[in-house]
Amino acid sequence: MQKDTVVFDLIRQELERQRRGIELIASENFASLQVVQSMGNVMTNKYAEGYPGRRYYGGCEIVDQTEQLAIDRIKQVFNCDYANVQPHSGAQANAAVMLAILRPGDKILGLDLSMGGHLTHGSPVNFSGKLYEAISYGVKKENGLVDYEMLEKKAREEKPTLIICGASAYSREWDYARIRNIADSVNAFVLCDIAHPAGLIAKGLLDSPFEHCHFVTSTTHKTLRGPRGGLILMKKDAENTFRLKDAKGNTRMMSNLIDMAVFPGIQGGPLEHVIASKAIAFGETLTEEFTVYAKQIVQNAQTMARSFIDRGFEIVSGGTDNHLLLIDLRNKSISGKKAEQILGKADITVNKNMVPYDDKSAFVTSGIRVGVPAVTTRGMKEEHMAIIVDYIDEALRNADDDHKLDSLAKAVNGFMQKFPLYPELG
Ligand code: DSN
Repeated sequence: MQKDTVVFDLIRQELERQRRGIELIASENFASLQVVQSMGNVMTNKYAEGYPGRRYYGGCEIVDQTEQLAIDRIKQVFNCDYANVQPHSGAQANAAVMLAILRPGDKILGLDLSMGGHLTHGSPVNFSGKLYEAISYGVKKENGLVDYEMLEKKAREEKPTLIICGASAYSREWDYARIRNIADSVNAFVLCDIAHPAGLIAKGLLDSPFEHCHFVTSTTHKTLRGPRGGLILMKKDAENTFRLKDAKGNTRMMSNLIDMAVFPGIQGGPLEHVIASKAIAFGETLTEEFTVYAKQIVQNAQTMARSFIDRGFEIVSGGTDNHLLLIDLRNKSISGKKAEQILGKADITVNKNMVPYDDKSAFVTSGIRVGVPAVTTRGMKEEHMAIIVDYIDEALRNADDDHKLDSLAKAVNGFMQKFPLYPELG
């Protein structure tokens, strides 16, 4: 077969784009070269519907081993008792948990998308808001923190079957014990989506949800720095305490219901090549090197928050406990959409993001979300955060000066050369 130079050239261009710019999208990261390269492996050729030791296809004895390794390693990472590593994404992981425990029309209560929540936590444009009756809680206007009183009030009024915590654009710690108490008072399950802070929770830098939440879902490619994918985790108590009946009235273990919800519920053949790569990434998470990395993320994010505040930017909630900041640009008279475009011209990548109680649409927004996992992987430390904030400040102050933005891009490109990305690729 002839080499497809068109596509390989685009892949090369993407590598160069990743190398030259400052990557601040909070949900992105640079997986290690062994994680990236292991995704392009021959296990993509294998069908393995089912689970290790119980498949619907022959020839699974090798992929059984990689999948089991991935399961064992991620259980060790989070000190939990059950893992399903097959979800293709975080959205699939959430869909599977909901399929396992809800019936269409059941009520779910999650953080509103415009307040930092995720599409799969009940947005009307997502399956979660179409199949289930979604109710939302928010954050407090005065301080940007989760409004637990509102959560409790809505839970008592609506009696949801599932309460979802975790977020995509929330920079603060969660009170999992409080959420579990509320859930217990209305007999609801709790799903915690740790897609964003998983790598920090893995290293004990943020509270662990496992003691309080029945289900924990995650992506594997954000702070966890693995291949693109999802996973579902549980502590044993969730398996033992809650026994549900299946369609035939048989009592099933929760773990069994979750397994069946992933396959055959919402997915067919698992991506065993990606699961092999997940196993490698989870092995990396267990290292001391990853501990140092995770600590640096938090230090960088907090230093960056202070630098933004020093330059007159408003941070929702006033700072961060994790890897991201939500910046409210209303005092800078620029929309999130415009800021994203301007920063793009300077080779700085962020995403526009609604801020709590935003008066602009999701397409325009009043804010940007900024995260440090990727630049921390590039080797940046506290002293580099002020430099990045200076670039951002200068770009936004020269929003209509393309010449200035062009020279800023050159400065950014020069700066990034100090932090090589995949040098082995030449
Ligand atoms: N799209 C991801 C994010 O950027 O947070 C969440 O799925």
